[in-house]
Amino acid sequence: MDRVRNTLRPQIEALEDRLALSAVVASFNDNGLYRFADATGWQQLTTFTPEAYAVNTAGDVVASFEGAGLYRFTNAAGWQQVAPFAPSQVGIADDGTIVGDFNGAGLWRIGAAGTQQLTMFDPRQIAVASNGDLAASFDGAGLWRMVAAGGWQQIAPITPDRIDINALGSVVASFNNVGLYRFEDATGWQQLSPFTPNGTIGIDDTNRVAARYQNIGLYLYSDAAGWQQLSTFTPQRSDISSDGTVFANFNGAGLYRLSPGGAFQQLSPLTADAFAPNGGADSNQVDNNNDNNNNDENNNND
Ligand SMILES: [Ca+2]
Ligand SMILES: [Ca+2]
Repeated sequence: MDRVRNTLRPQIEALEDRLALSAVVASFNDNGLYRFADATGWQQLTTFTPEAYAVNTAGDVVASFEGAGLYRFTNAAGWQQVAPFAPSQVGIADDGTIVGDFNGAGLWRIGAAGTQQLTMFDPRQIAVASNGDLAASFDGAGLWRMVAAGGWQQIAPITPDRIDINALGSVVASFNNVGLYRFEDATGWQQLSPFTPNGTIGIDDTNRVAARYQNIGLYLYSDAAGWQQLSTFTPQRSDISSDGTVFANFNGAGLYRLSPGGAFQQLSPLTADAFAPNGGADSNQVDNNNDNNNNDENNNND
C-alpha cells in the first residue's frame, strides 16, 4: 500500500447539488465516533470508540460498546441504551429498527414491534437494508435472508465470505475462490465476476454493487454499464450507501466519496479506522473468521 500512500492524489471537487441524502459514521485513531452529513459536516458523537456501528439515512446511529452495551443515537434524544449487552455486529434500518448479532445469544431485532430473537444461531455475518430486509450467513449453514414480513429463507447452501442486502431483497455475496454473485428474486443467482473481491462489498437500493480488488482498484457494477473502474488505487475499505453513494478509505490519503459527476471528494484527510455509510456497517464484520481472504481492513498489516 506504500504505492497508494505516496502517489494517490484523488481529484478534490465541490459536489454538485445533491438531492440524495447520505450519511457516514467513522472512527479515527481509536478516538470516538464521528458522523458526517452534508447539512452538518463532521460531528463527534462520542469520545468512546464502539466495537461495531451503523447509521441510517436519517442519521440515526446504532453502536455497540464493549462492557457498556448497545446504544442508539438520534438527534432528538442523543444516546440511549438499547440493551446492556454489546453485539459484535449491528445494523439499523431507516425506520430505526436495530439488528444485533449477540453471538452466543443469537440474532435479535429491536424496533417498533418490540424485541425479537430472530434466531438462536450465531451468525458469521449480517447485513441490514434500508427497509429492514436482513441477510445473515452462518458457518456450515450457508446464506439466509429475511425480507418484508416473511420468515427465514435459505438462498445459498454455501457460506459466503462477505454479504450485503438492499431494500429490494437483492443480496450480493462473495465466495472465496468462486467469485462475486448477486441474488435477485427475478433472476436468482447471477455471477457478476469470477474473481473474488477483497474485503467489503456493498449493494445499493438500485442493485448496483461496489467491490474492491487488491492491486487493481475499486469497481462499480450496474446492469446498465457493467463493470466500471472508479479508482486504479485499491482502498483499504469501500462501501456503497443504500442511496448509491460510493465511499472509499485510502490508507494515508483519507476518506472519500464519489460525487454524482464521478470525481472523488475528500471528506476527511484522516484515514478512518473503519466507517459505515447509511445502509452499511462499520467493517462489514465477519465473526468466526477463518478464511484466507486477509487483505481487508480487519487484517491490514500495512
Ligand atoms: Ca456472530
Ligand atoms: Ca449495504
